[in-house]
Amino acid sequence: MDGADFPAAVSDITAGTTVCTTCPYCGVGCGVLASQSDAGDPKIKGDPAHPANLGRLCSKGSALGETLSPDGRLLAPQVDGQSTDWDSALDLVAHRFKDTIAKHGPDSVAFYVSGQLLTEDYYVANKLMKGFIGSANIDTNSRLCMASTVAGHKRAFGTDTVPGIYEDLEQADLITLVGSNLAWCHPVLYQRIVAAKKARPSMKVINIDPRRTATCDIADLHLPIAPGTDVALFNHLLSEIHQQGALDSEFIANHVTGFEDALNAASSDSVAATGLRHEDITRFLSLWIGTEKTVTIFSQGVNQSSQGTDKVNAILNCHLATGRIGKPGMGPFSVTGQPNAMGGREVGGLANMLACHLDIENPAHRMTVRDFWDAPAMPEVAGLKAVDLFEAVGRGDIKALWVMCTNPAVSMPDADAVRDAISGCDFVVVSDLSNTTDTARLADVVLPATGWGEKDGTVTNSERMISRQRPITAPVGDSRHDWDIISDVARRMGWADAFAYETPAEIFREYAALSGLAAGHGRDFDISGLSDLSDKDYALFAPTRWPIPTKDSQSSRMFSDGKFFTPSGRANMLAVSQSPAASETANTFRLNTGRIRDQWHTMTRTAKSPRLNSHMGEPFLEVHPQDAVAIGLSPASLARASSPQGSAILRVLVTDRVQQGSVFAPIHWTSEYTGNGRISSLVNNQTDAISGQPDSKAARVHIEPLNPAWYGFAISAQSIDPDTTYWAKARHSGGWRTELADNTIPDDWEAYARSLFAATDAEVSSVIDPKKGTARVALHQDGQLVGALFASPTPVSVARSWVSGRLGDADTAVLAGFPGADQPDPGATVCACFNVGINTITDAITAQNLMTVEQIGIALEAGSNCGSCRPELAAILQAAHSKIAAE
Ligand SMILES: Nc1nc2c(c(=O)[nH]1)N[C@H]1C(S)=C(S)[C@@H](COP(=O)(O)OP(=O)(O)OC[C@H]3O[C@@H](n4cnc5c(=O)[nH]c(N)nc54)[C@H](O)[C@@H]3O)O[C@H]1N2
Ligand SMILES: Nc1nc2c(c(=O)[nH]1)N[C@H]1C(S)=C(S)[C@@H](COP(=O)(O)OP(=O)(O)OC[C@H]3O[C@@H](n4cnc5c(=O)[nH]c(N)nc54)[C@H](O)[C@@H]3O)O[C@H]1N2
Ligand code: SF4
Ligand SMILES: [Mo]
Repeated sequence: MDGADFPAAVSDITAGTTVCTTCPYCGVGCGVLASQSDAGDPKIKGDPAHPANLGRLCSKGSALGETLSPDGRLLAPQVDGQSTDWDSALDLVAHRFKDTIAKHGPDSVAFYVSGQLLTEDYYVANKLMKGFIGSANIDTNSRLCMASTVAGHKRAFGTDTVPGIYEDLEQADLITLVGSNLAWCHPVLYQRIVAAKKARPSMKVINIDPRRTATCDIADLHLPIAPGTDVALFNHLLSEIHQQGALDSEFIANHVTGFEDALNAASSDSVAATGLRHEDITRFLSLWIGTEKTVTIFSQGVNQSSQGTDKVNAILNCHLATGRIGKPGMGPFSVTGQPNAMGGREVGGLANMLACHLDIENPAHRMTVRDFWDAPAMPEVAGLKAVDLFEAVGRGDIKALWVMCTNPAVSMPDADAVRDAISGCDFVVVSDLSNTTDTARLADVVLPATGWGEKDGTVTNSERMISRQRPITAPVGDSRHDWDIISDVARRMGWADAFAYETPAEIFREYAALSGLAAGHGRDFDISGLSDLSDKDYALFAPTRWPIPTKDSQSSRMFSDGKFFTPSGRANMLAVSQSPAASETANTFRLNTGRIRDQWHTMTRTAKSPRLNSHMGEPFLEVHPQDAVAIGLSPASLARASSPQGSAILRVLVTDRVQQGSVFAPIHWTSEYTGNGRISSLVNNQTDAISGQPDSKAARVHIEPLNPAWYGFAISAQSIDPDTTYWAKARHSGGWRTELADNTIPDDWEAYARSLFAATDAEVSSVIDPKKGTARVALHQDGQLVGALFASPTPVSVARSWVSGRLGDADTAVLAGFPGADQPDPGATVCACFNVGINTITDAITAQNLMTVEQIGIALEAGSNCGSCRPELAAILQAAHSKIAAE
């Protein structure tokens, strides 16, 4: 978009202005246009001019306007749970950090930061810890996310760089997805592939995932690989590339080292470990080997593994052996998770890196950074990686900890131990949007940071595109930008000159200048062309892919000249071998964990949006039908999953999408939204030896039915805090829905409901059947329905969407649990953008004889905006037509 179309510094979107900014969720990094509706509400649209999305947005991006409310935000700093002013809070933080360092040395303190910080925030945090405090104890949640790819890239390319660009996904003739649920986790990239495949049906897609995910919808071939065996598969591919004469010998001779060793290691591995059918393997080999233009996309099924780095290199080996890298439509493509996962890697946010792709353990690199920062103290060795860092916190070795923009009490493996470690730490500071996150609750000091829509700075997406996040509203309450908070603490610690920043533009210019010095060391991350960007140019900065050695450069693919960033200039192929399967404890299942379409991580923002909660409203466990029978689990019942580390109670979803012996659970639920469902408390802290990344997809868990005495479903105008064995709550438009279960049957359901809804004076109506053990209770206040509870010895069957819509009703129709014949029940939401339920869709398919997903879109709008629900629509269509055919 032409820079003139947005104001340079916007404090509030006012009618008629449009702000160009970037989505704060996944690493696709979509451009967003924010403006104001006539009613004064934020209006969010995809930016047609942003190269990442060309106008598209997914369900989460489209719902950004619903997450901006000040509701739930922390408005002022808090010390020991009491609100205070910034001076008192920051003096305390500076004093405690200085004092701890003076008494116990710089390594007794740590920062744990996040790939959701903006580059400017990240740069300042890293500078403070590594250059001034003099410790490398700053690690980031990217350790849980991208560390194996960082390590794999560095081993192969000598630099942590994604070679490809998004256009490669459209130009490829074959896309192989490995451990990536792109349809749900990078929906706009997925939609770009869907569109490309539609335009060019010869394009093929292979999906390698133990689970049959929504991404399989466009797959010509799904390989349900035995979990953890990707190295064996790609080693087999490499040896077949060789056997079938598909090597690019010239590329190998001129640009690669390590080929022989890699091939030998690959050839001695057996593909049997993958458990795949012979014909599937043959088809995979013939497609991959036979298709020159091939992109291999990989994500957490690769990274989050005790063999994650080897998995990455096994994939890179195949691309190097065929010379399929740095060319249009070809290359390995790590899709990044967080909006600024890449920016964080570039500023050296990981404990083993320095800024601008420089290495902490390289004396020349260190010297350059030290001189540039005029740094009083620089660490010479890598700091503690996330898992080790929290273990050190637990041991008391880290005595002051500052957590910024991440929620480790939920997202770290062995989350209960991490929670206990944080709570036992002498001094904990948390910078967050709210003070009610599981981590913020444990802090001595909570600092209110500005969030998306208020923040101002840059992020880098998966294809190295640097884009601006621009403010669309003024900071909520007294909240301050992360870079500003960190700089202020640094100044109070005595480093006023080095942290005298007043604007993010100043920080960016300094960072860009440092990258020029890094380039002098032969590093590829060079944005020095931006080191004298004026404030106005920074305000107007349009998405630009690095390297940016001169002001106007717009880079494309990396490594297209066959030159890499190793000392020899050649890429390394690595000898890697499939590690033997871990021994399985009897009666346990392998716990795979991951994401759902409409929630973002620990739900602190997405759970504020009613429509995002309506897709999947509670934590669940996918169990294979045969396993469900063996354990004694029926659909929609509750199960307790436990491991030596912890336990969780989850809704049972019986499905053959998961393999026998494996179960899957989402990562999102926290103590804010469920009684006992933080899934990472079950995950042990086994890590990849090279990258330090936890294996979040392979815990062994025991599963048993919960068999509660009663199940419940409640709607309420206000959020409720049940004291039951199981509860999970979700906001919906106009109120809350809560699922419940408990072991004790109340003597008096009406009294129970009054206390549950904290409405002692409410008017109560009920239908109670003691014989069946069912109860339905409705509470009215001032003539309006404020709460309703449905209880039953089996999972409650009511029309949840219809029931939820009854809040505020004057009558007691809700007690029926189902709508009358004249009132349709939309059913569970499938399309979050237009709020279309499954029953509405099925009815329309039957009534209007809809045959395609497009026709559903025309009839109901469903699936016609972000497209994330199109795989589900296809499945509903298929089910409806099979039913019609059977009738
Ligand atoms: N909706 C939504 N989107 C998101 C996020 C979110 O929270 N919500 N988070 C963002 C972030 S930070 C990240 S990192 C990305 C993650 O994006 P993805 O990596 O796509 O997401 P996951 O669901 O963690 O895992 C991907 C798949 O790996 C599979 N898998 C498990 N074990 C193996 C294995 O051994 N081999 C193979 N081949 N596959 C395996 C799982 O079954 C799962 O389907 O998503 C980003 N996008
Ligand atoms: N079992 C299991 N565990 C996992 C994973 C998995 O697949 N399985 N995935 C891992 C991965 S890939 C990731 S990326 C992590 C994500 O895990 P986390 O980083 O812990 O999750 P988020 O909910 O994104 O946490 C971000 C926090 O920052 C706050 N916040 C938002 N914006 C701002 C801001 O601008 N400034 C500040 N200061 N705070 C802000 C939010 O309110 C929220 O509390 O989880 C990891 N954990
Ligand atoms: S794909 Fe969705 S979540 Fe990811 S950046 Fe784009 S709009 Fe945001
Ligand atoms: Mo991530």
